[in-house]
Amino acid sequence: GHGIPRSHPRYWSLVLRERLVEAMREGIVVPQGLIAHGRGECFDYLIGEETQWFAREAARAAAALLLLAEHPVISVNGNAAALAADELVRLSKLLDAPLEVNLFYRTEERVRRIAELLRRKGARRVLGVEDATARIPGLPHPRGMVSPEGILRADVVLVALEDGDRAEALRRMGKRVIAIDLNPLSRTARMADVTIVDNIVRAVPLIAGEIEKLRGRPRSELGEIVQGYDNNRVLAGALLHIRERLEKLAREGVALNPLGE
Ligand code: PTJ
Repeated sequence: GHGIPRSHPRYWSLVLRERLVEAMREGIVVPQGLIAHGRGECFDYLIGEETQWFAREAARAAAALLLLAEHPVISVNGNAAALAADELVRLSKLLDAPLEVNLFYRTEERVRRIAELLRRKGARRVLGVEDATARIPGLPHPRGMVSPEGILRADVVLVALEDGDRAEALRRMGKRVIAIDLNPLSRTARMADVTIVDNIVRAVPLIAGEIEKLRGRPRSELGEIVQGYDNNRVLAGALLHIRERLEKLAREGVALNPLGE
């Protein structure tokens, strides 16, 4: 156990930190992943640590895109595995889509550990381990190594906490990119076709829920959801939400204000 008292006002935030630190000790998360999470936490604080309308709207479009996809692939890195392995495995089963371990700081040892974790959680198909023999054009080796059965031939790729350069390279390959990223200003967030500005621990179940709602709907209706979706509007919504929330707090008094209530 992590020994964090449930009564602590920042209990969940501390639990996620412990999970990441533990996963770093196990060789699943890189030290840089802790820094990346800190940046994410800051944006989570600003949006109110709750799923907002812009994330719901993006998750619905993401679900429609994933259901329409011929070869959807869920990309998994160290942070994603540490924070949301169960949820990612569940999503991959719902979609019958493979998980692919795809790392920014790639080592074969860490790839194997992450794949093992996913399999332990019940994953059926984990790509990117022995089969990462293809390359994403324009990305340096080993950053661009992907599976020919997975990301290389995917038409829709779900990425979480992704580096902007790699998101851009996927777009250049003609893929539709769905990003989970708490920072609406990140290059990944701005580059993706659909950006879910929410914490990965909330975003993955959110997408799964939307898939359950939309599954069985005619393709034409799913197509309309995708057509009607505007990522620029959603990102603007996230920025305006932060601004309005801060303005309200500033007006009503920040000191000892129960944030978000
Ligand atoms: O495991 P690897 O080798 O693939 O490396 C993973 C990291 C995360 C270290 C690597 O992809 C990286 O450096 O990512 P960046 O460029 O720091 O981008 C991470 C983005 O995710 C930032 O925009 C953060 O705001 C965002 N983020 C961090 N924590 C969360 C998050 N988004 C959603 N949920 C989080 N918990």
